[in-house]
Amino acid sequence: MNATKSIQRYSFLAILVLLCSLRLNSVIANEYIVGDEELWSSQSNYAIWADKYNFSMGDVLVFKYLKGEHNVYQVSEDTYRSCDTSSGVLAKYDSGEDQVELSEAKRYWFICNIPGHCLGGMRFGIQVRAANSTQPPIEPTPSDNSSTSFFHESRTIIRHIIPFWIIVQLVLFM
Ligand SMILES: [Cu+2]
Repeated sequence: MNATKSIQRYSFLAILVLLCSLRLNSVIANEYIVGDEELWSSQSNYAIWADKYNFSMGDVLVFKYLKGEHNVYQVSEDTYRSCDTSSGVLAKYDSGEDQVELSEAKRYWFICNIPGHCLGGMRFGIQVRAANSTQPPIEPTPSDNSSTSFFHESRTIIRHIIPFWIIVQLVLFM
C-alpha cells in the first residue's frame, strides 16, 4: 500500500539496470558501418576511414551498398596490395548488407572486387585487438579524428540510455 516505497524501489532497480547496461557497453561488441555516411562506395577513402577507429575482437563491420554495384572480399595482405584476386581470397560477400564479425585478433584486409574499384581505393586493412587486451589503442592521427571517435562513442552510449530511460518512465507511471 505504500506507493512511494514501491516507486523508490522501481526507480532503484531501473537505475541499477541502466548502470549495468552502461558498464556492459564498454565491453560489448561495437558495430561499424564501413565508410560511415558514405557507406561502401567508390567515393570514399577507406584507409582514412579505417584509421579513425580501434577495432576489437567481436566487433562487426557492416558493408552497405547496392547489391551488384560492389562486393566485399576478405583477402590476404598480398592480394590487398595487388588487387589481384586470382589468389589470396579468404571470404566473399555480395548481399548488399554484409555483416563481418571480427572474431580473431589479427590483421584483416578487405577489398571490392568489381573491376577497378580496389585500385581506385575501395580497400583497407585493420588491426583487430583482443577484447581483453590491456595494451593501449593505437593513437589515431591528430586533427579531427579523435573527436569523430568520441562522437561515435557518445552515439553508442546514447543509444543505450534512451531505451532504459523509457523503461524508467513506464515503471514510474505504471
Ligand atoms: Cu566497388
